[in-house]
Amino acid sequence: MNENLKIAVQKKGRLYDGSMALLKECGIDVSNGNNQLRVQAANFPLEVFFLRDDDIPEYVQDAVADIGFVGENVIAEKNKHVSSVEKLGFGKCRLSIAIPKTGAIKTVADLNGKKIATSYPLVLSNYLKEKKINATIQEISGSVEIAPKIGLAEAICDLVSSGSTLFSNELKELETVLQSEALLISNKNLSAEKQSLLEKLLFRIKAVKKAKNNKYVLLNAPNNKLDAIVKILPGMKSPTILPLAESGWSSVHSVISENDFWEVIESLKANGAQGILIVPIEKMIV
Ligand code: PRT
Ligand code: ZN
Repeated sequence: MNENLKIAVQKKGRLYDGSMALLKECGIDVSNGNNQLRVQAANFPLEVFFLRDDDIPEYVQDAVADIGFVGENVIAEKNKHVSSVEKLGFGKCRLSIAIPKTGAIKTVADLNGKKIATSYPLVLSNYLKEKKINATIQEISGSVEIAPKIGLAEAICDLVSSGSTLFSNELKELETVLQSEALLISNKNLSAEKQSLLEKLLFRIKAVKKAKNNKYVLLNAPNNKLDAIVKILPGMKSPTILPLAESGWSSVHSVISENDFWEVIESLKANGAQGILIVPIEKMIV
């Protein structure tokens, strides 16, 4: 039997664009033009279910969907039996405790005896237990940032990305409870056929992620500088060196990581590299 892998993605919200873009970069065509609940991918045995993000862990646990894209924050709070397969590099945020900019609370210890409003009661209570803080948790489902202003709680624990919501509500971060990004999760009992489809998808996801984290670099250098330049540029195996038409010069090609990009470029220049070109990589299979 030819099975379809069923994936749950957020129907609309902050993870929708990143989820659809990732599938597309993996070469999978999914159209959700009519705002449908369920769409069959055109060129991969994948059926996409569009759901609220909060429901995704449960649906994957119960095998309504085989896999899902969902925030680590939701996984931590929902506490369902699913496997965490791969971080996806989008939807980055942190769950933080925030307090009024001016007020009595200055340290985490000052939270003792206070009330904290949050939509993440489980994660927060584990955190408070670990820190031996005795505070009351007030669970609310939205607009957490207004809780101190309306007198519902003295502090909040909510997701932060740019920090502008906290800023405009005269709040500031006190402590990060959890770092989060979108995660690929899977049901723990996939059939062998679905497991192999998941591996095929995962192979593509890793190639896309790796490409995003690396750049292709081309440069020219005088031959007497090549030894120093090769040391700076390890490349996937080692850099490619091709002679230029002008004698005594070579063209060097390699891959550099986004993480130490500027340091590498600066030391390439300092070691005699000229005409440095940086090119994005579409896919990277290693
Ligand atoms: O309808 P559905 O339940 O599916 O959506 P939702 O409203 O629950 O979720 P949504 O779309 O807001 O967020 C989906 C996921 O995106 C979250 O579970 C996180 O994994 C991730 N994410 C990343 C964020 C943020 N960044 C984020 N900034 N989720 C929410 N926020 C909110 C935050 O709650 C606060 O209100 O944005 C505000 C703060 O943003 P800044 O930029 O002002 O700091
Ligand atoms: Zn939600």
